[in-house]
Amino acid sequence: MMLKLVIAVSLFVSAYCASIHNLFDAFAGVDQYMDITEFSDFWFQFDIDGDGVVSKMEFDSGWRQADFPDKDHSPFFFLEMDRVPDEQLTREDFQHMFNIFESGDDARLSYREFRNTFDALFKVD
Ligand SMILES: [Ca+2]
Ligand SMILES: [Ca+2]
Ligand SMILES: [Ca+2]
Repeated sequence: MMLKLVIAVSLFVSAYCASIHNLFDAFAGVDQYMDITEFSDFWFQFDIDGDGVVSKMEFDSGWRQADFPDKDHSPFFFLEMDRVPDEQLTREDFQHMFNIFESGDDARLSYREFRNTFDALFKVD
């Protein structure tokens, strides 16, 4: 019984990691690092109508579609991302977010950097 539970949980965790990792790889490209453009494109995948702005509604449905964690809290995560506060996400917000995600001053994001900040920012506490 306990073993079943452990297997179920670890399957769930690995599926969750795979989704974010796969997405990261898809946008990072062959060098496996994200620059600011690739990082912005990652978030612009939520820009369904392609107007260069990720609205609250687009963010919410994008978060669900990408199967990111804590879906009920995506409105809070939106606020977390809206660094130039105007109720919409644009390149300016992504530039600020990139600086938060990025460390090592090499102007590029490894998966580890990405994941550490992602998990720290987008969690419910
Ligand atoms: Ca849009
Ligand atoms: Ca904004
Ligand atoms: Ca870096």
